[in-house]
Amino acid sequence: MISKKVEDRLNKQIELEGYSSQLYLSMASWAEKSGYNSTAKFLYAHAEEERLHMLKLFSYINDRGGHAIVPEIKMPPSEFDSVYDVFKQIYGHEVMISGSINDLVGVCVDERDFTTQNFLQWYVNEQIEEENLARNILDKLELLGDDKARLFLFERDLDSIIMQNNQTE
Ligand code: OFO
Repeated sequence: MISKKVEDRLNKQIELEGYSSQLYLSMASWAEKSGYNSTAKFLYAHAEEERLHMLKLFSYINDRGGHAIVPEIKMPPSEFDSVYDVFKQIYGHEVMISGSINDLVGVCVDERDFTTQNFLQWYVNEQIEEENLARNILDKLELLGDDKARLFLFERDLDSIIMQNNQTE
């Protein structure tokens, strides 16, 4: 059984993961209509991953005697300045999500809920990967500069990142 405090905080995390999914979806749509097809493919796939992060929390809360609540989710931005802007926002967003997961782990420690703390370890590790991936992509984009023609090379690189990700999952 989880405490009300842990349940509420897990429900808050559901909202954040749901927002992550919507944010990636919105970015995917912008990339698709802007002609960045590989970027769009990467972002659509990531929107699905975020939905799975959210669903994993639903099962956990309900299995532990709580009640997972479907949250109201605020509208994400729909316009972006560039592909660089998209990944810069992603990096900032993932750093914020990591902070939220860490706070949540802190709440579990305070409540002496070591089962939930253990469950959350998966999210702690996932956030290391998410931040690294966004940081690596940003580094690539910084090297390429603003040159639109070079974004073609970036898109090709992204295709291989997608393939590598699929192989490791
Ligand atoms: Fe759910 O990891 Fe990104 O936000």
